[in-house]
Amino acid sequence: MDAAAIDERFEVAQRIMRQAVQTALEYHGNLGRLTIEHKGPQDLVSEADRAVEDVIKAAVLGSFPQDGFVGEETGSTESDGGIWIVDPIDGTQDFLLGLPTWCVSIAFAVDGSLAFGLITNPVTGDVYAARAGAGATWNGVPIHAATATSLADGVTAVGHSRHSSPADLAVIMERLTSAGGAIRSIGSGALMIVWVATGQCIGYVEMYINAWDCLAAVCIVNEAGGRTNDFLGENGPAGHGRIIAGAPGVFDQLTALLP
Ligand code: LIP
Repeated sequence: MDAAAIDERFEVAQRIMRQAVQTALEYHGNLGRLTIEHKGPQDLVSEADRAVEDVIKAAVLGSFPQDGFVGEETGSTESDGGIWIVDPIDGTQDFLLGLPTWCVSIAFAVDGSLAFGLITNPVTGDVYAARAGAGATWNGVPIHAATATSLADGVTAVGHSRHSSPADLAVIMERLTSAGGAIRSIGSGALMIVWVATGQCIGYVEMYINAWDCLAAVCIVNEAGGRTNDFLGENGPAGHGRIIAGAPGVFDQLTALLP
C-alpha cells in the first residue's frame, strides 16, 4: 500500500473518530439505561461498546471493503493489505462508572508496521494522533516523550486486569516503589500509554493487554520519541501480551520491573 493510500485512510479515520465519539457520548449521557453484560469477572461490555464498534466498522469497511478489521467486540477479518485495529471504548469499566477516563482507539497497520494511531477521550475532547514518520500530536500540537533518566524522575502508570497475576503486579509495584517511582492507574491502558507520548508519565507497564487496547497508543508513543516493545511484531494485530512504553532514558529500567 502506498503512502497516499495510507494518508487517505488517516483522513477518513479522523472523520470516523468524530462519529464514534458522538455515539459514545450519547450512551455516556444515559448510563442508567444501558444493558451491561459480564464477559468475565471485572470484564464488562455494554451495548455502548457494540454500538460504537458498529459505527466504526461500517464506516471503515464502507470506505475500504478490501481492508482487514480487528475489533474488540466483533472479532477479526484478515486481509493481505492493511488492517484496522479498533477498541470502541477502552476503559469500559470507567465508562460505565461515569468516570472521564476512557477513550476510542483506532490503529492501522500495513505489512506488520503501524501506519497511524488515533485516540480520542470523548469527555475531555483530547485528540492524540500519529502518522508513522510524521510525528505525534495532542490536539494538533507536536508532543514528545519525557527526558527522564531514572524511574525516580516522574510518574509511571501501571495496568492490571484479571488476565495477569496478583503476584506479578506485586513484584512490579515493589520494584517500582523501591526505585523511587510514583504509581498511577486508571481503567484505560490506551490513555495511560498515550500519557507517555505527552511526557506526562515517564512509563507504562502491564503484563497482559490486548492489541486493540494498545496499538494506536504504541504508534503515538514511538512517533513522540518514546520507546515501546514491538507489540505488533510479538503478538500480531489480534493478540495479547506484555506492554512496556517509556521515555527512552528509562525504557530499560521499565523492562526490568516486569517479572
Ligand atoms: C482494558 C484495558 C486495560 C486492561 C484491561 C482491559 P477495555 O480495556 O485498557 O488497560 O488492563 O485488561 O483490556 O476492556 O476497557 O477495553
